Amino acid sequence: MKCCFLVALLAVWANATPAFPPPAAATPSPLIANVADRTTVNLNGAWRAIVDPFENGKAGFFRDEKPRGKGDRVEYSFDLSPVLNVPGDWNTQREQLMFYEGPVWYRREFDYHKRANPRAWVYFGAVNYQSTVYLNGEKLGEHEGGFTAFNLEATSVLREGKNVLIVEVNNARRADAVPALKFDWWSYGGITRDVMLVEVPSVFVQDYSVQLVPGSENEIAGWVQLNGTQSPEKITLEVPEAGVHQTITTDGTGRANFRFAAKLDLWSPAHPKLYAVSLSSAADTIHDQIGFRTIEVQGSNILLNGKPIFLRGISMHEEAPFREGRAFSPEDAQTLLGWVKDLGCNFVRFAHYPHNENEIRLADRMGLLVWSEIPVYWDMDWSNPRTLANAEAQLRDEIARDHNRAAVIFWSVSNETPVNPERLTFLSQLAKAARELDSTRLITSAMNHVDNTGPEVRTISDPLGEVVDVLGLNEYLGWYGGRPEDADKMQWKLNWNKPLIVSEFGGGAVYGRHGDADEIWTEEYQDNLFQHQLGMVERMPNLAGLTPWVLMDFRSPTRLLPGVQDYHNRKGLVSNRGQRKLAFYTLQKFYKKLAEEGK
Ligand code: GCB
Repeated sequence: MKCCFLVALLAVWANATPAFPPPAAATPSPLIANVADRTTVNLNGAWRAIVDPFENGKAGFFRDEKPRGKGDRVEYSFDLSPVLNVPGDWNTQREQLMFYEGPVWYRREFDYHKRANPRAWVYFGAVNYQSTVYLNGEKLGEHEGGFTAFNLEATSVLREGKNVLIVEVNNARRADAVPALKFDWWSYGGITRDVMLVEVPSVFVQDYSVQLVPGSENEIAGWVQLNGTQSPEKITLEVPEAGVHQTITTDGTGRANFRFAAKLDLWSPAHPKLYAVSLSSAADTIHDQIGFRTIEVQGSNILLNGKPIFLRGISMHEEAPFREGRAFSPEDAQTLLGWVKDLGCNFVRFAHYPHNENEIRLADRMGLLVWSEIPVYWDMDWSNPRTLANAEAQLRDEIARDHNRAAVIFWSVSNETPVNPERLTFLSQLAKAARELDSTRLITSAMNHVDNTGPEVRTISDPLGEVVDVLGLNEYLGWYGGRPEDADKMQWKLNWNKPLIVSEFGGGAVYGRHGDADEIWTEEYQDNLFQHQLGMVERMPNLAGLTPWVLMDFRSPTRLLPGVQDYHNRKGLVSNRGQRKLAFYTLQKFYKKLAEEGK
């Protein structure tokens, strides 16, 4: 009887359990900041990989078994499986995997010899989308979200000598995931960014924030968080070039807050000054390069270091130039941001998910302001608390990694989401969370809901406008509706007196295809569209910047027209082979004019 009851109970539980239970136990611990300055063991390279469409591996691939004798049946083998390179997406490494969505098991063996630092963490720059990590047969944890870094402590599981790291990666789309089922980019699967073992002392500086007080140009405020102690410890914060030498004491949670005056040379696109900053506890020191600048909103203006700035930007995906696939290297970042600079930009929108840390670091050095966003995109499972928790976790991880970068001025909570009450509650919660995590930056969103308030009048009226600091507008006049010339007469209104960024406009063109300005897919059509759009945006009220769509052509499963798209969104100003289309030069000329006018 008891047993039947148990069986019935289990059946009810099984029915109530969704196909992909969320990672509840063993979630990663808070992110270790600035791993580039840590002692690390590089775990990139060739990993053995088993493509496992039916999820056989759930039965125990993490054990990495081998037959013990002639008669032993083991129906998988990492040793005999081909390799995939890490970092890298699997789609562009093997032709059969281009359209693959599902689980792949990765294995990396490495030798480890305990060194001075007693604690070690496995750190992943990003794994798309869901991952479960095992070390030497023990589960270290799980992570969901394809573009955020995470780390799992490995200290007690690491062995002297040979170690086996196994990761199950699954990029299957789900209605309750972030992003959900439909999005206009390739769902590149795999371990797409660097993997390393990060070694730290028992008590170490896990994270810190060293920023100007909002609105002040000569006062620094922030905090430092130690990991591994509940006793007070002294921390020394130094910015030698600015003569800063401060000592603070942590509390029983390892945290210390600080605020002090400093005389600083401010960071700006024209002068991307970075200071060497160090934080030292009894056993640990971390060094960083930090720029100091303020960013605020005043009426319809965005103020950088107290002065209005016009954001001459472009949107971009993290797609590799020349070779396709997910971009990951510093060279990729250099090429892409080099084109952004050539366009005359002082601003770039990293769409539609957090980009690689090396891109943000480069933006810091090059003097490019950054719009950073999480993949809350199109329609999602707005009423599902697990979806909200997932989006919040991605936002938290994005902010955790980049909150000391002067380049980043906006956290964007969403892109083109449909207007309904559940979505407003969801996005308001994200905006609130972002403000609590980081009070020094502005909140925005790319919205596309407008009211036709007259034959040639559009009003930006999405209620989300109330929530954000800066309004983002995606509009495709002349592409998804109307002709490019319609822009000439269009008038725009806003329901809020807040700065407006036209976060997208554009049209598709195949590089090298020429024709009349009214012939779709030609460079001339795209160029004509840009000319009319640029005329229109200049007349828009509260315009504080723009990030047209998009820097480079990119792969998308929703773009099917043979001979034209071939699974590519062709709205790039540059082709994926680096060729510049006519509209590139039109935008470049426009930005040059603005820069000459002092904008
Ligand atoms: C949008 C989306 C972007 C698409 C673009 C397009 O509004 O935000 O992700 O790729 O339009 O090309 O349609």
